[in-house]
Amino acid sequence: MSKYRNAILTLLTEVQPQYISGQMIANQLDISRMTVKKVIDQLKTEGVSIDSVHNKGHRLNCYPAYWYLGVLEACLKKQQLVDTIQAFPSVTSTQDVAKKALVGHTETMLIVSDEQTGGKGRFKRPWQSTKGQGIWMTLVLRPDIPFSMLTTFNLFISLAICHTIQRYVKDKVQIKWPNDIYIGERKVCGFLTEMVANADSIEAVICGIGINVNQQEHDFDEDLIHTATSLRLHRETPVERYALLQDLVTEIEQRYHQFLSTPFHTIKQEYIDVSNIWNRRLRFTEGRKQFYGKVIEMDDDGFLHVVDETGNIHRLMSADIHF
Ligand code: BT5
Repeated sequence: MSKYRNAILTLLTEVQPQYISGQMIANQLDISRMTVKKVIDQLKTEGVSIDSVHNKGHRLNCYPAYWYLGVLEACLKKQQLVDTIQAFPSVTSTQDVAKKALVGHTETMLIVSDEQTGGKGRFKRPWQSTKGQGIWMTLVLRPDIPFSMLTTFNLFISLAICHTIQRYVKDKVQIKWPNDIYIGERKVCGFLTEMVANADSIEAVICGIGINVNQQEHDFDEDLIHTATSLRLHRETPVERYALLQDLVTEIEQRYHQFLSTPFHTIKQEYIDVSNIWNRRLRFTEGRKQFYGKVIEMDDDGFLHVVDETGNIHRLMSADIHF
């Protein structure tokens, strides 16, 4: 029975907000009406809001609170960024799931989980991923590009994330180079890009994205209360995660094509305009090195030129920046 869950949810999502009769679902999936009823009853007991009306059929009233593959597949039907989607209630990290899943396969993938028990940032720093309140996802992409091109991948992707989040909040959303998204002085999203490669080509780019969506302040761990924010904290109403994910995947798909076909300098000004690192004194950490400085330029390869307090110029490809 469980194998029909996804298919039934896909049909319900596709016709939403209309009703679809049990008979029609049964015909389309070549199963009995009794099976349809059993699956729908089970989904209702799990908390999926489905309205069933005599002579009309069934209707998905709203998107479920948690990820369901059948709903995701209907929502993301038009995208061509990934071949397959996987959805989990809980994993240690979607990056780990992706790294295991890509071995021996060539397809592109999207992996989402409602919760991560061991979410990671860069340098294995912990990433808080509260259940059902954020988007915790990994994309496995397979660009046929030279290694050197990958340095600007993050910059294109960050524009996609920044513009998507901006559609949901009025306050200004900005990119903190190289891979954070901020609203005001607080971090709303972090992402990281890893790579699997052989001697001469890239096998996969593994891009992990974490977006705080519906957390209230008390949902954040104590060490994040003054540094993290969510979309919800800048809106009157909660955000529908399925809709947000759909918008995000659409934006990323467009930016990914742009990344593959256009050099970074064509979007450099757009990037600079939404960055929050200009005209301020910043603390930079690069490995064990630390210095204070100001950004003076971003070059056509996306590197930052920074002048430190002794007048030395640094050309940075990546670094931790502290305000
Ligand atoms: C990042 O690292 O910002 C990249 C985060 C990537 C998370 C995604 S979620 C899906 C996928 N699966 C994973 O396991 N990871 C990816 P970094 O720049 O190193 O920032 C990490 C720092 O951000 C931590 O040391 C905390 O200070 C802070 N932090 C942790 N959780 C946070 C949250 N939910 N919101 C805001 N800041 C957070």
